[in-house]
Amino acid sequence: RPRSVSFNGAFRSYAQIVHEMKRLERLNKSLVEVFSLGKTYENRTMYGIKISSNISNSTKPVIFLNCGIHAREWISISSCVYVARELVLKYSSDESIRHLVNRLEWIIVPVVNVDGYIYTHKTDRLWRKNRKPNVNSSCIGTDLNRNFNVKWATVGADYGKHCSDIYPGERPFSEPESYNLAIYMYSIRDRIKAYVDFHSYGQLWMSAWGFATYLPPTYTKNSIAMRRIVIAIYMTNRKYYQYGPAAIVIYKTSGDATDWVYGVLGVTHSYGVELQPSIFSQKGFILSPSYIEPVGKEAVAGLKTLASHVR
Ligand code: PAY
Ligand code: ZN
Repeated sequence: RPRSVSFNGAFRSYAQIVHEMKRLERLNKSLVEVFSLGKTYENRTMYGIKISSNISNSTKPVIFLNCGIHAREWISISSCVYVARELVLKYSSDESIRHLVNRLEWIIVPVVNVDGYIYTHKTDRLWRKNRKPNVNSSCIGTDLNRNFNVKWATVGADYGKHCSDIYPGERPFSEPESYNLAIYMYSIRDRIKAYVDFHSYGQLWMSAWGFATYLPPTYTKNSIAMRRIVIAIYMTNRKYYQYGPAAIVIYKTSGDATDWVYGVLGVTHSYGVELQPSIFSQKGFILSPSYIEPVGKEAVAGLKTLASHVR
C-alpha cells in the first residue's frame, strides 16, 4: 500500500502527526515544545504541542485545543494539525499570527484517542470509542466524551451497556485517555482562558451545558463570542455554523469534555465544535482530503475570533 506523506494529499497517520509536531519543534525551539500527557490503554504516548513565544518559561494565558476524542472524526484531527502548523509556520510572515502567538500560549492535543484513531486506519473506519476492553463483555471501548467527571452517566449516555457507542465507562475517568487529558488540564487550570474540543460533524459551535437545556450563568458572554465566531467562519468559506448550548443545538450528553472544562475548571469560554460537513450531508465522517485545507481555515478563523475574547 502506498504511503502518502504529503501535507494536503491525505489524512495523516498518528506516526506522521507526531513526526510533524517534532519537526515543528526542531524548526523553532523557542516557539514550540512537544510534550507527553501520558500513555493510552495500548501504551502509546499521547502527545501535545505548546506554541508561544519564549515557550520554555511561559506564564501566558492559555488557549487549549484538543481533537480526536472520537476516533472516526478525522477532519477534527487534521484541523488541530492545521492550526498548529499555521501558528508555527506563519509566525514570522503573518502579523496577526505573530500577535496571537506572542500574547497567548496555545496548547494543542491533536489526537486524544490515539488507539482508536489507529484502529480506524487499520480495521474499522467508523470506530468511535477508545480501545480498552470492558469487564464481562466482548464489546470493547468507552466513549471518552462521556467519561469526564461532571454529571457522569446521568443523561445521553448508555450506562452499563458496554456495546453502545455512548457507553460512559465504569466510572468517571476510568479511561487513561480522558484521565490523562483531565489531569494535565487541571494542573494548568488557572491559565486556561479558552478551550475548544473539536469533533465532526454538523457545523455547530456549542457552549455549555451538554447535560441540561437551561442556560449557564455566562451564556450572554458565550453567545456574543459564538455569534462573532460563526460570522468569521462564514466570511472565510461561506459555511454556516449554528451555535448555542450543546443540549439545545445537538442533544443532551453527560460527562463530556466541554461541560467538565466549563463546570469543574471554571473556564468561561469552553466550546465543543462540530466541523464539516453539515448535519444534512450524506458524507458524515468520510470526507475527501480536499476538505483538510478549507476546514482547517475555518478552525483558524473561529479561533482568531475566540482569541479576541480572551483578555
Ligand atoms: O459536547 O455535547 C457535546 C458533543 C456532542 C457530540 C457527542 O459526543 O456525542 C456529538 C457527536 C460527536 O461529535 O461525537 C456528533 C457526531 C455526528 C456523532 O457521532 O453523533
Ligand atoms: Zn465526536
